Amino acid sequence: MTSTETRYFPEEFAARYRAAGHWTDETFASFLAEAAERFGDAEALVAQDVAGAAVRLSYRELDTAAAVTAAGLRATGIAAGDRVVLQLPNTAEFVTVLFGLFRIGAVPVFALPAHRRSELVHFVQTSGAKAMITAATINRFDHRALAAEVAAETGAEILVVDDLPFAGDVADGAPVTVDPESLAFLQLSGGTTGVPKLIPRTHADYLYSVRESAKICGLAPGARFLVVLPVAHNFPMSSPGILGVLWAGGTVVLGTDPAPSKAFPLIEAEKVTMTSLVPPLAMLWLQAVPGTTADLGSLDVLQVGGAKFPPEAARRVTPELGCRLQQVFGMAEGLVNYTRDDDPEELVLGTQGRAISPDDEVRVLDEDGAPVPEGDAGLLWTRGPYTIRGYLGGVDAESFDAEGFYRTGDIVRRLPSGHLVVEGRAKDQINRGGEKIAAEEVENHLIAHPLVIDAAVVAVADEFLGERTCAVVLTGGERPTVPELKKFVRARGVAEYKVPDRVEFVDEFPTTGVGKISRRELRRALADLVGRKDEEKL
Ligand code: OOB
Repeated sequence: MTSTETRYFPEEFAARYRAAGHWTDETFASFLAEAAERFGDAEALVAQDVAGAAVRLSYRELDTAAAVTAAGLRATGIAAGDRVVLQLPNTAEFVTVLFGLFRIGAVPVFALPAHRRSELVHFVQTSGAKAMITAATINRFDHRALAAEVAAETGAEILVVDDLPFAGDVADGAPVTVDPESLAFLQLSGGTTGVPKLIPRTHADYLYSVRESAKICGLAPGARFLVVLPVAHNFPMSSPGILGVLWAGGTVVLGTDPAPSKAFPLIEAEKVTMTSLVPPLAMLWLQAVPGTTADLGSLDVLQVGGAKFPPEAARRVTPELGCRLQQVFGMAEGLVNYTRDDDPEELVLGTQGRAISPDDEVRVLDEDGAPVPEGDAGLLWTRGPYTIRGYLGGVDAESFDAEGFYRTGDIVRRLPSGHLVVEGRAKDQINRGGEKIAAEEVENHLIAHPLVIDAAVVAVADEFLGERTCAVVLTGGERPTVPELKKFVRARGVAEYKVPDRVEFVDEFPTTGVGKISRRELRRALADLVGRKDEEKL
């Protein structure tokens, strides 16, 4: 460790987290090799590869596959410290490439399969990535062609896993030694600004959250965890996700389709004990239970998180799916809350859980930064042993205060037990069934249209997704049609979930009559306008 290396936490706090035993010398470079020593022949991974062939690997076999992949990656010129954008579906290659990169000390940048040209170019450019690893097709979309566009714009090297077995000599794939407090990978923020921010997570901070999550969730050998959410997302990655399961000696089952028609038979066939869903999928599963012939009896726990799970739906989980519910309220920036196994029913159904660590500092404050009375709703600020102190490229004054607290933008109530109830949001983000959309990012794409003078993107209530997006678009005389505008946004190269669900045209935006209205006030006023319009129609 050198003094010139970037430190991600102030030394005073790092020392405290080390002394408390939260931060250890464990790193992701040697994570799998150590798991293989502990769990040897136990089944580690059940998945398909990108060609659709069944893959079943023990810990030892997975470790060897990662070593071979590491050697192959190294042979392509990827070296320690290099950043590599990873865009892969829920296939075996995700795991072998991820651990292959970790072994050689490279730093993955986690893209989601839904991301398109503009997002991927941004990830490559802001992270300074040398390469991008993808699959030829994901969900029938041509990612080879997409990657070629990214390469043309950025110069990044493209590796398509279908072409490259990444085979090398196992001996060349031995784990390198890395500083546990150095950067392990970059996660993506849900975002509230024009472009998504990158989240630097270190080995020590992330592994602490992984180990504690595995313990809180009671994972042990014998746990069989199904992942149907995109595995690169923080929730299925580490809460406790694939990393928690592999740390505890369980089996990761990767599914490529969350639809009950695909997921239910997989639960039966693989005797899945636990899985994680976003609320719309949980509701879809609940709807599908009466019509299924699949035996879901092995399922012990369903985790739901990423967006608010309404208590009415939460109440249905145990009677209808026959398993326990665990609510998870987390964020890629750090803080993760879980309802616990021994929580009384009203907390499991009516709260989003409590923080992982006794050293998670949680503040619930009013707009002026003063604590609200216990139990009142306020803004959630947090600091702790696995919450970042800044985004990649510098501390963002809007997001972090002088003491290093992260402003989550969530509005919560804290109960005497420490459990949090998410009441709303004070950030300019739409939570579309767990997928986060920054209003400003979509507005920028809309404003690029020649007939659009200005645009504001707001959330509208949706029975299934919780929220959907509505773009309120200011035009002069001529207007594009709604399909034209959607097509325009899509052609700018953004993930499909960011394309506005609904478009409303207006000739003027509200003003205060005195001064200029802020973007935030504008969005609020327009959200009210759209809401009123909907009520009038009812
Ligand atoms: C998870 O991570 P992100 O980074 O995609 O999104 C974080 C945001 C939170 O700030 C909050 O606004 C919202 O998503 N959120 C929830 C929630 N879980 C996340 N809002 C209400 N209820 C919940 N249960 O979404 C994430 C990361 C790790 C574990 C779980 C979720």
